Amino acid sequence: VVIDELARNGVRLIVLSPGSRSGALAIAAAAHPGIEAIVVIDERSAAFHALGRSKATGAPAAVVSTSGTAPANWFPAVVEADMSCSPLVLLSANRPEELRGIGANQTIDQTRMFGDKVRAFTEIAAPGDEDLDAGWRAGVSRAVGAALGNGDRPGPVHIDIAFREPTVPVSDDGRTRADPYPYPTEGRPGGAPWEHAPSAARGEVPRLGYRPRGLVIAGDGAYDRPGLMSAASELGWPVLGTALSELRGTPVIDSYHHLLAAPVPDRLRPQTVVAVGRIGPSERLEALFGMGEERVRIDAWGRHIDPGRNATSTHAADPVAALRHVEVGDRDETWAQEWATAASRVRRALRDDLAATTAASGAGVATALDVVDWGCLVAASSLPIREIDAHITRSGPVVANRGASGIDGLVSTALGVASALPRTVAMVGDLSLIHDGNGLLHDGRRDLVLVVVDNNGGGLFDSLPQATHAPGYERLFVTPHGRDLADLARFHRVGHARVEAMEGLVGAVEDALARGGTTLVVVPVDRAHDLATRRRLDAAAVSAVGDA
Ligand SMILES: Cc1ncc(C[n+]2csc(CCOP(=O)(O)OP(=O)(O)O)c2C)c(N)n1
Repeated sequence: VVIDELARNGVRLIVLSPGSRSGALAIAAAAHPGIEAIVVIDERSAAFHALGRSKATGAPAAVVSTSGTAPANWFPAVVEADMSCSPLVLLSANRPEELRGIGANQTIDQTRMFGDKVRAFTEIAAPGDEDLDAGWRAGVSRAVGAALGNGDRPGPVHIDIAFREPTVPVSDDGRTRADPYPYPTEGRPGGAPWEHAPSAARGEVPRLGYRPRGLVIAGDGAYDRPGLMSAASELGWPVLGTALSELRGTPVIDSYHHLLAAPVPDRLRPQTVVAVGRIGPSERLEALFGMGEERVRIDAWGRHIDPGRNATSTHAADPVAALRHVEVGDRDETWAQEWATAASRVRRALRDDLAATTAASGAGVATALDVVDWGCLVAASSLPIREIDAHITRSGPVVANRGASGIDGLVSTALGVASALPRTVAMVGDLSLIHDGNGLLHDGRRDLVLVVVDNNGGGLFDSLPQATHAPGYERLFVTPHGRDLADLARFHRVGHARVEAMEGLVGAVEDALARGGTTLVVVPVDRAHDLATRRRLDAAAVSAVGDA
């Protein structure tokens, strides 16, 4: 009943981890024709796998685990799902009430174990003598509704389900058989869900003032992208599109990260800046936001976003409706053109510089990926998301775990994305890869190319103050591991290619996509050269802006 009700509410992928108490859920999920059931051994990876699917489709995906520490391993993915507003359904099996708190094996208090990180917590009682079908179905249906937002933010929900033995038709001692459940279990006619989730409600449309020199910084979240572009264009305001806005390529300004390395000249200084959703990873966008006289934050999910604590107003509203609501005054026709010119000069300078360098760098990898015909790009936290944000000009789905910016769970997130979107390519740091190596322990087929920037540790720290001020910097922060990632590929029986020269990268990724299955394409990168490249690109952008 529980699994069927999940399917009726739009769940198509259930990620199972092994265990006895959850056995009935696993058997039912594997048998349900409307569900893909995949087994992932490590529960932390399992939850990220489901999260990747949810991020790729916007539909809820589910995980099932046994009792005890098993569901506790979901916590990192729950945090990310909460922060990134991704619908995720967590189904933990548990002992029935009478076996809790008395020292029964593998039994912990699972009640509200994810605290306020979940949108809803529901307990489903073990089947007993009374008819519980409606209660089970209503509980599941309402929980999925809450995961989808129910008029508010989407996010994770937790359903804890009690099972009395026997958990399969025969009990542990092999003797007892359970009586058949005597009540009807059909659910609503026509395969309908038990309850229909109310549609999302939006706040009132704010009335923003008009100034000719306005900028829109498009971040993550739920809004109509083409609608935002046309509304901004009506106002004569350029749109700066972050990687997670998926708005890239002319007329979108996508070279802002290096462009903003220069002091912003007067001709590019905004009067109004409207930030839509969360606008990372480039911290330079926050500085640009701070330059506006009017600084507006709008989030369709109503998240409170104001990291600089400098917004002149914040709104829980549809950003497109808000921009359409602005009464246009006298436009400054040179304004958008100034931004477009600076942005395209910077883009050309970045491309020219990288074309003249043969040594591998993160920027070079991202630039090569701009040429690959990917269906979805997954970006690991740390440098990969920053390089993708700086260098990708193709628009298309981009997924990253930027809700909480963990480097964990990335392999599994990408595998979950690949379960729904063809030609998924992920750009990953070596630590991110190793951290979630267990994600490769699954029994599904996933076509995924993981392009690994192998700089032997965390290269991001080279740009942080620790690099020059912390004793023991290399060991304590960079954590060079010296592992050969080909060994990881061999252990997990996935494909492997090593690309030393940048000009071979596009071909290697295209080949791996054509072959199918999962492949690690490892690009060794020297950390010092990588840092020097980022600085050189900043300098190239500064002179490109200055020359205009
Ligand atoms: C779960 C988690 N642990 C630790 C961190 C802190 N952290 C941020 S970046 C980073 C290094 C990542 O290294 P790698 O994945 O190789 O990427 P690179 O920095 O080289 O781009 C670490 C450990 C984090 N963000 N998330």
